[in-house]
Amino acid sequence: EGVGVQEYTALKLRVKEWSDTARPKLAGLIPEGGNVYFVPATLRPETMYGQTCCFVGPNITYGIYEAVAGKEYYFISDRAARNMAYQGHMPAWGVYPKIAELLGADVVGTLVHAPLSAQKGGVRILPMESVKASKGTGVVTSVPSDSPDDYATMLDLVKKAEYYKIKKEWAEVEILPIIETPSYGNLTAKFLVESMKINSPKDAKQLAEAKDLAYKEGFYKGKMIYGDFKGKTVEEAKPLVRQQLIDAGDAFAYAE
Ligand code: A2H
Repeated sequence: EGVGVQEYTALKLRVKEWSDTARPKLAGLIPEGGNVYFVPATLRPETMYGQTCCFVGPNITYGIYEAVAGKEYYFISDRAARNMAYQGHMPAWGVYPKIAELLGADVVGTLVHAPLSAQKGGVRILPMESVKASKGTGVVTSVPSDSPDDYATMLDLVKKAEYYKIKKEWAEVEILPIIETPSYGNLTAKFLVESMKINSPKDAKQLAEAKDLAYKEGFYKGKMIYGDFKGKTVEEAKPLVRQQLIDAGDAFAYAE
C-alpha cells in the first residue's frame, strides 16, 4: 500500500440479468424490489461514457452486502465492504451484512446497466486475471479507449473466448473515442498498446508503463470529445462528471 489516500469514484452498475451459474445460487436471497449493483472503483470518472464491460477476478471471492435494507446490495470484495462500513455506505457504522458469497467466475456473463455508458442495453461482467483483491472493490469497469490494461484484456478475451468460457460477442464491443490527446489521438490505449507492441494482458511491465503515459497525457493534455462536457479539458471535466454521477445516485466517493 502506498502513502496517502486514494479518492476513488465507486460506480453503481445495476444487475439486469444474472449469469446461469449465479442465478440458482442466489435464489431467494434478494428480496422482491431489491437491486444488486456491481461497484467498480475508478480514478477516471470522466471516461465512464466508454464502458464496454466490467471485470472481476475469476478466482477472487466476493460478497453481496446489504447497503440499504431490502433495496440496495453491493457486489464487492470483503475488504471493500468493511472499508465502506466505516465510510457511511452501509446500514450502520462498522456493519456490513453479507447475504451471499460468490466467486468471480460465477458471475461472468451477468448483464449490468453501466451509468453513462453508450452501451444502453447494458454490458457484461467478464474475467480479468490481473484484478487485485487487495485494491479498490476488486471490481474494475472496462474502458478500452483510455486504459491500456482494459484494452489488452478485451483483445485477449475476443481472441480466446472459448478458453475464457465467454461468448465472443460479450467482449467484441465497439470502442468509443471519448478523449483526444495531442500525442496519442482519440484512442489512447489502442495507440500505446500497438506502438509499444504489447501482445498480452500478461505483459505487466510494459502495461504499467503504458498506464503511466496514458494517465499523464490524458489528465494534463486530454480534451473531452464526447458527453455533456465535450470541449472541456479532462482536468475540468473529471470533477464535473463525478459530481453528476453522485447527484444522480449512480456513484459515491470511496477512499482507501
Ligand atoms: B481505472 P490505482 Cl480509463 N485491480 O478506471 C486492478 N486494477 C484496479 C483495481 C483492482 N482491484 N481497482 C481499480 N483498478 C483500476 C478506468 C481507468 C483506470 C482508465 C484509465 C486508467 C485507469 C477504467 N478502468 O487506472 O492503483 C481502475 O481502472 C490507471 C490509474 O489505485 C482504477 O481506475 O492507482 C485504477 O486501476 C486504480 O489504480
